[in-house]
Amino acid sequence: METLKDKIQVLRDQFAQAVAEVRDQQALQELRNLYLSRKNGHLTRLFESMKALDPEQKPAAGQELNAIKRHVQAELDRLENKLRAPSRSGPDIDLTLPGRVSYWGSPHPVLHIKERIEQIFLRMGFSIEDGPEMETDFYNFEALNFPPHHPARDDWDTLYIDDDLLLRTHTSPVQIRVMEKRKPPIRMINPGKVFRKETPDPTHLPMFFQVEGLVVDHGITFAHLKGTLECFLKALYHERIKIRFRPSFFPFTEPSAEVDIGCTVCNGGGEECRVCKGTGWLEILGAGMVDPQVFKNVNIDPEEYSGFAFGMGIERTAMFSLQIPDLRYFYENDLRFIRQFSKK
Ligand code: 2U9
Repeated sequence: METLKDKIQVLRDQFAQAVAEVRDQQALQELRNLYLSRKNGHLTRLFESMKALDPEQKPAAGQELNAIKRHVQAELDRLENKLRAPSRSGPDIDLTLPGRVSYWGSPHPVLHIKERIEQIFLRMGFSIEDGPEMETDFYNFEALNFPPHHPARDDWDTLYIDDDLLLRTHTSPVQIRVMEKRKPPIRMINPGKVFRKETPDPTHLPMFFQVEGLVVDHGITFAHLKGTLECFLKALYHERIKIRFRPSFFPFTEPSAEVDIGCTVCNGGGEECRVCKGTGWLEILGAGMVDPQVFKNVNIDPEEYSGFAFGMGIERTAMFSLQIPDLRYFYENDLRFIRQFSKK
């Protein structure tokens, strides 16, 4: 009959073999459970079988069982330490895992176009100015010659904070603030966020970026406006870009114009072009000669000085340059969208 001693020896051999096969923590835990689990572990069962022994056999059996238990525990602890420590035979890495792709950071397309616009105007001697995003009715509307009941002042278009404070609907208040503080000559652009009460759709956003500009000096004419904007658009697109000026109206400029460029996608040839809708032209800028009343509002004498101003939406410009069909993509923060414009 197999004695307890024999059983212990068999267990010792089996354990030694199992230990040699352990490669990771999970296998180690399984082995620990197999031998030491309080419910069904091999050693637990051997301790239980002691109950059937004669009383005089129990002390010796107890000693032998405790010895193998100590051996099993010590071996498992030694294995655990070995598995935790970095392997000495080489780097502790799994070469079969797929590599981690690292992406080059890239500027958001809106900021990228904003910086390109800034560079072009800096080269032409313009300064870059900014101002508050929260404005008073005076700076956003009154100083810019908006009549009291102009529709733009309506709650439907403007995000009001209280009766007098609002989120600026254009960056024009910055020009007013600069003209209040500084005497001409002024040559400035002012890029920044503007806010309008719009439900987002492919062509509208409640927040977008504008770049506006202003030149004030002695003898500034519409020819300066045309020359400056032509130079700017040729630098932003290319030398042969087609440009046209159409009459328009803004409360703060007189005369005023919309500036179009030949469609950058179909170059005027595509009747079914989705970007210009078959017209061959893209409306890119608004501009005009600063209304004399606006100069009076900031104590600049319109008899002595004249000036021109212009404005453009950056997302709209980026849409044409990069052929993006929906303005909302810019602010969904989907990296798959942004990475399309990465340089790498
Ligand atoms: C002052 C005087 C005049 C700024 C101008 C425009 C024309 C214009 C729009 C383009 C698309 C805004 O982003 S948009 O919706 N802007 O058409 N902006 S002239 O004229 C000024 C500004 C300040 C003191």
